[in-house]
Amino acid sequence: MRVMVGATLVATGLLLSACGDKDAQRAQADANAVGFVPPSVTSRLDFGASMERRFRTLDRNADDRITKDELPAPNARIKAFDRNHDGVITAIEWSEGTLAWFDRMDLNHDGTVTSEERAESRKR
Ligand SMILES: [Ca+2]
Ligand SMILES: [Ca+2]
Repeated sequence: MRVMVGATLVATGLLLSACGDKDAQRAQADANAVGFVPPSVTSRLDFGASMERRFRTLDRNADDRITKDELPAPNARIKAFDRNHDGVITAIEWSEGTLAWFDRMDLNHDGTVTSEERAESRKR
């Protein structure tokens, strides 16, 4: 009898954990459906570093300038970085532009941008 109970408990445990997996999968599917992005915090330093990498990727001929033909698609935000409107975005224009963009997202000016701040700035 004790063996039976034990086996039942094990079976129940297996069933429960299987359900747990399913619930987690469903939660993930629901999250994907609404475009949920897990909360994140980005520091100004990390943001700057990742934007620097982005610049290097876009600047295909590595001349420290992003020219029109190097832009992936017409992009108003990137165009706005071109402060002297010569159609070219220099490394300096890029880093000033991206950091100014970061500072606009950093609503409470603590040097980090949370996913909430990012979402809020997207609404504006
Ligand atoms: Ca270039
Ligand atoms: Ca320029």
